[in-house]
Amino acid sequence: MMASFLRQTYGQRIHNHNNPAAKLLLETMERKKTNLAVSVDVTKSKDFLAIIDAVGPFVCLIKTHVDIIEDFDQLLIKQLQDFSVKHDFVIFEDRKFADIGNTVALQYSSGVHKIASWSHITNAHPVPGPSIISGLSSIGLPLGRGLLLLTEMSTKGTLAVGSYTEEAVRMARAHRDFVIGFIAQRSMQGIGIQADTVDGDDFLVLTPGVGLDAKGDSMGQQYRTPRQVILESGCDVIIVGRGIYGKDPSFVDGIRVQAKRYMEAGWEAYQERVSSQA
Ligand code: 5IU
Repeated sequence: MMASFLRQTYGQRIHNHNNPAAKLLLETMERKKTNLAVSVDVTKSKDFLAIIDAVGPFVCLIKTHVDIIEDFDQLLIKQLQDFSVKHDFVIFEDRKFADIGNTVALQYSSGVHKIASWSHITNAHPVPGPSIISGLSSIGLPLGRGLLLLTEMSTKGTLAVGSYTEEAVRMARAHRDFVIGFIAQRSMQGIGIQADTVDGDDFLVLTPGVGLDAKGDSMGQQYRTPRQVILESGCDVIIVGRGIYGKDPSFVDGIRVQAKRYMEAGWEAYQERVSSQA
C-alpha cells in the first residue's frame, strides 16, 4: 500500500522526517501558512536585500544564486541570516552541484561562498551517481543540512525525464538521512518503485517554473500556475522569481503585492488538496 502524503498537512508531515532542514522547512510552512519560495536572481546586494526584506513575511524559503552577485561579501551572508531570523524563513542556495564527490565537497564547504556554513538546503544534479550525495553529505550532514536532487526541470527539451528521473529517485531513497526531496515538476511518490510493493517515502518537492501571468520567457523557461503545481501535480513548494519582482527589483510595494498574491494562490491550492477526497 502506498501511503498518501499528499493529503497530510505540512504539520503532520514533520513527523515523517528526521533531517533537521526538512523539519525546519515543514515547521516554517505550517507556522507561517505559506508554501511560497522566492528565487532572488539579481546581481546587486542592494536589490537582493531589498527583495528579501519585502517578500520575507510571505515566504517559507528564500532561494539564492550567490554566484551572480557582483558585490558579494561575507557581510551579505550575515544580512541574509539576520533576515532569515527576522522573517522566519529557510535558506536554499540553488548551487546545482554536478561534479565528483571530492570536488563538490570542496565547492560546498570552501571557496568564496562557503555555502554549507549558511545555507540550510542545497541541491545537486544526480548525473554523477550516488558519489555526489556522499561527497556533499560528508560536509552537510554534520551541520544538519539537507539536499534536494534535481529529478526534473521546467525547461523546454529537458533531458531529465524517464529512466533518468526514476534512477535519481532511487538514489534519493538510498540516502534518506541527507536527501530530503527533489526539485521536480510533480510528486515523485511511487516513481522508480513497483506499485504496491513498498511504501513511498515522504520526500519534499520544490517546484520552479511558476507564474500567474506569463507562460514562459524567451530562453526556454515554462510556467505553470500554483494550482497546477500544488493541486494537480502534488508538489509542495512553489518557487517564484520574476513573477514576483518583475523587471524592477527596486519597486518594493509592487513586490509585496505580488508575493502576497502568490502566497494566497499557493495556500489555497494546498488547502484544496489536503481536504479533497481520496
Ligand atoms: N530553476 C528553474 N527551473 C528548473 C530548475 C531551476 O526555473 O527546472 I532545476 C530556477 C531558475 C531560477 C528560478 O533561479 O528557478 C526560476 O526563476 P523565474 O521564476 O524568474 O523563472
